[in-house]
Amino acid sequence: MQCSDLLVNISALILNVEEPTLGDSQYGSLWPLPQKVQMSTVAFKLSGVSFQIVDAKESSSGASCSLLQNAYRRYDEYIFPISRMQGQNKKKAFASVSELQVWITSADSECDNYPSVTSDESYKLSVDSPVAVLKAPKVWGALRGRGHGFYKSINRTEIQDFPRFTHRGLLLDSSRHFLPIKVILANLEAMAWNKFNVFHWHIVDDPSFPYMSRTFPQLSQQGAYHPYTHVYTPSDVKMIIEFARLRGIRVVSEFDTPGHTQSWGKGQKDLLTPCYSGASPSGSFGPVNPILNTTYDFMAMFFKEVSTVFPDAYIHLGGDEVDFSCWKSNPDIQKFMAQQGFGTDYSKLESFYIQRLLDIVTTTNKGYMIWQEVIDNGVKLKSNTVVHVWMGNKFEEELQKVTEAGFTTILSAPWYLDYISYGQDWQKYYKVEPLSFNGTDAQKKLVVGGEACLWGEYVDATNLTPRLWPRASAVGERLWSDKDVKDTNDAYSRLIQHRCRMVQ
Ligand code: CP6
Repeated sequence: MQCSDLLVNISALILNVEEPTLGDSQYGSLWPLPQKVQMSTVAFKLSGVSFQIVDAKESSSGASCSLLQNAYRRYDEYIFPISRMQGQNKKKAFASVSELQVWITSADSECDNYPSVTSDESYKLSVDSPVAVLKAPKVWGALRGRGHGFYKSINRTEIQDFPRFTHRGLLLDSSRHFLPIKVILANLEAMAWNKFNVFHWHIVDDPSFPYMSRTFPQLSQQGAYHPYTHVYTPSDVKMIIEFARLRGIRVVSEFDTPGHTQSWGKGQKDLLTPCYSGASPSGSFGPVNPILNTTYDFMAMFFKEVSTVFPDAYIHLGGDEVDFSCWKSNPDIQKFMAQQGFGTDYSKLESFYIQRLLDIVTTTNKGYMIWQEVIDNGVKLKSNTVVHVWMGNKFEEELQKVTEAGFTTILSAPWYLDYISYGQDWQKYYKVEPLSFNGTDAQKKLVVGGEACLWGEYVDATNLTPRLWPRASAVGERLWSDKDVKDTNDAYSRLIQHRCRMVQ
């Protein structure tokens, strides 16, 4: 498959000279595959000049819903990149679909809301002549209902669709390398094409602190790769959140502590633990210092700000990969361990810190997500905590354990897209079955989804997009489509066409 085949189809459509061809899959280029598709062999064309997307008369949401109008404009520009510009001098199109009516059926369309864990993303799409109808209870479903090959010929089709999992995320890491806003926005757009609905923004980490805090501006002044050019200002963050909202994507920020915090120490004195070499400080620093009250004062102020900047109901608090060697070397920490009766079990000290942090974040009325180590270490967690499973070995056992304890969980372990190898590794991601662990139906319900992770050690603006796509599309279909959608040959045929759609 060459993408130029599709371009020919587009010009064929505009000039009305040639019947575009379907791919090998009976489902054409649908990706991710909807839950229910009835596709007839009767093909229509879109009226190149007069085709329009409109609000259905019966819709509860319309001209005043900027989210929808904005979406119509995007799709229109995508469907007709050339023809509208070429003006109205075309022969009368013999195409048969002249209008897509968008009908929001529930009284509250949620047009001005942020998407949430409970957003209804279901929709029904009926493609017929002369009018196609996209029906959805909420605007979120209307957003998911587009992009089904609406840019070339289209068969008479009935689609009823809804996601298998409610959390379909993608992690980007803007600390190892700074990611320009443009790159983040481009990937949000690609996420929307693949029906992803959570952008997990691993915004800061050891190497750099690009988040510009109003309360603690010195964090990015000292901790970013560059204090002006390599930072996300409050208005940048706002823009990214709104761009995501218009596509039905939640932005979940991660501020990972107590490990992975080297960059925090540059702008915040005494936050990190001084490491010792023998009896004297070595000059290097370890994880957040868990024995000082000033640490918790700082965290309270910092997360109060973060909770207002990011509207999502959840914050990711990290808690992964805490290196104990620095804590072990520090005599004040040793003394504290003895006082608390922790013995030499430093995971108890880690739990002590996390417990206090969770109490702080709870006062902001946010829910939290944490990496799996936090529960592995036995920290007491609020019942609505989301546990993020990332360790590669035996993730099935971890899912079994976490859900047995009654926690909601999401899976990333098999979807580390920063790992690369020769050839087509998308199939490896595609073949994962998230519910393949031993557990009751109630346990399986607690697996609310997963995330593809693109850690940033070897990724920057120059290679991020091609590294991610279309490999992440495999994860997108796994998390959206029915569990029985697993024919890799059929998927391949649809995916190569979907790739072309994204290239365009
Ligand atoms: N950064 C942070 C990372 C990783 C994690 N947390 C990571 C660990 C192992 C692999 C890839 C990434 N780079 N903060 C673990 C969640 Cl293989």
